[in-house]
Amino acid sequence: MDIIAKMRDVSLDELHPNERLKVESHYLYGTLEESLADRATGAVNEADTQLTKFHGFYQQDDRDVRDDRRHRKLEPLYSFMVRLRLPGGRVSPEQWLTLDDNARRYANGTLRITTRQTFQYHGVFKENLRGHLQALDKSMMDTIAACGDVNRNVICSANPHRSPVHRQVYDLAHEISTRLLPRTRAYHEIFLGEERVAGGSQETDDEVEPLYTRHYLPRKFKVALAIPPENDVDVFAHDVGFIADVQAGELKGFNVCIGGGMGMTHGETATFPRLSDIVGYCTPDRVAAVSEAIMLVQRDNGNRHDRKQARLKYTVEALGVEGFRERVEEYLGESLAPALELPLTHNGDRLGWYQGEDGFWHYGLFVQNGRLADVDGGPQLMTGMREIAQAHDGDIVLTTNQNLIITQVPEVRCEIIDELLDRYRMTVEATPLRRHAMACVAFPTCGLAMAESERYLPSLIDRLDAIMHDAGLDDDAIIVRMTGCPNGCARPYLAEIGFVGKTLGRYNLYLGGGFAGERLNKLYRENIDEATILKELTPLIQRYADEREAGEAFGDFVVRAGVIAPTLAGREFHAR
Ligand code: SRM
Ligand code: SF4
Repeated sequence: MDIIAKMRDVSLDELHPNERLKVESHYLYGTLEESLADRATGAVNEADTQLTKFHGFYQQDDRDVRDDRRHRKLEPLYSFMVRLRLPGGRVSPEQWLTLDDNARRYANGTLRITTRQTFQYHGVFKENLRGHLQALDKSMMDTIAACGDVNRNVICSANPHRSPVHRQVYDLAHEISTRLLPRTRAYHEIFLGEERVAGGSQETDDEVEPLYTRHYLPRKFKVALAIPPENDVDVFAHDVGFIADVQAGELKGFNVCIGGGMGMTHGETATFPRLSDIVGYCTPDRVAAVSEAIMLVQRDNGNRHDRKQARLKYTVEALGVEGFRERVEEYLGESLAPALELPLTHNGDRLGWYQGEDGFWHYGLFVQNGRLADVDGGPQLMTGMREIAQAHDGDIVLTTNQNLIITQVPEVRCEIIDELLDRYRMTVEATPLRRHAMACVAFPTCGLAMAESERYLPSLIDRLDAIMHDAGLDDDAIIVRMTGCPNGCARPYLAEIGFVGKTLGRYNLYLGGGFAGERLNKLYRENIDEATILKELTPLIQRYADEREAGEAFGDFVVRAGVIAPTLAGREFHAR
């Protein structure tokens, strides 16, 4: 049924309050103009805090100083996290220089590479928002739909310059992003100062938002494209995944996957991470249309009462995989072809120098937890990358594991890049364990954090490195991921060892994820501190060193050895 017709039968009062907010915002304008003009507070009004997300930024406050400011009767130290839309994660050196300049001019001087292949700024004050977005716009970048109940940044296997197939898949990520972009002019008019062309509340869905309507989606929606055998994007973790079928260097098509997602709530077993199901196959020219059809099925069938049940993964659970696929085929007007066997062997990034098919060189730079900053007496990643962008003609590409790639370097210029990497101490000595680790942002900016993550994982890795060393595993990789709460922003339920924050200094420990991102992990110990984490993991890592079979990954070992039961379906995630 057409969504508007469906919504006419249901009063907005019966739905989650965010549904009214979207409808009454008149295509995301809300009262943002007034909120931005109000200099009496660093915040925007409450309804507008939801709307800013659709435009790519989030109101936050510095949690390190929250209590102190409360005692001093000051309002929280409000600022905004600003996230870019950057399908496939590629920027030119000129764009890098804008990104760098904006970080210093409008934000806290750092850039954060996210797990969805884009940048976040932290600490952007309200009065700096317009200047920041306008400077991005001048460099052909935007933040539209980077957050909110819309299609988010589309991610794909990193580096379009690695091979012609990588380039084609990157182009498809752009095509999906463009096709599923909200059409409202609110961003351009409110933040970029473009002239208002039509009459807001009088406009119709067909004129303004033919795909989203004034209801937008029930919840966020995410698409990823992977090129086997690599699963760097964790293709099964997203609402929609496409796995490329490459034969003799030619892109033939994609397996289509639906229903992935990571987020859950502690203690609520009706919420769970879920890996997507492979439901069929399509040719490259149908990828954007298939993405749109899946999004529309979710738009019209997703739960708009309970936001904790509103992601596509729960719609798939409610309709059944077959039921969902049939609806997609109806919207699409054609059937999906049968899926193929397309094995994925590992996730993680290619780091260091490697050569592309066209002979150019690419350097994968490990960036601990994605944070680019100048550290006193330590790595100068902001300055170093600025110098590289000034000295280099090729693109810089982000990965979904929070790293970056300096691409298209002619052989004769590799030495210059090496010299800059050294001069600014950008290449830290890191074990395979550290290189595969990821942490979400958490404190001090994330309002949902229950425990530290980005600021804590590096020191925990120091201790885990020592255990790996004692077990003779210096050269081995185990995928470790940490998040400060169960929302799953660093995709921790796919890790071989996952830590999920419970409260300050305490984490749930999950074990048994697959090395290729093909199996969820399971809860092993609950609410434990660092001493207990180390006590639990030391004998397990030693056992792994002693008893593993040739080539066996840690996640597979703990399952085979009976340490933890495998999670074979998301809905069984909480079963012991
Ligand atoms: Fe996330 C909310 C950071 C990737 C699942 N995420 C948040 C917010 C905006 C907190 C909030 O709502 O107030 C975090 C901002 C922290 C800060 O201070 O910067 C935040 N998420 C991030 C990033 C920056 C983590 C990182 O360290 O890189 C990632 C930005 C991605 C991007 O560029 O678009 C990020 N978030 C993810 C992922 C991973 C992915 O998409 O591959 C997930 C799990 C996959 C999924 O969506 O299921 C994820 N974030 C969530 C959720 C739980 C959603 C759910 O279905 O339950 C929330 C909370 C929510 O939406 O209510 C959330
Ligand atoms: Fe914040 Fe939780 Fe996401 Fe970490 S996982 S960034 S703590 S919402």
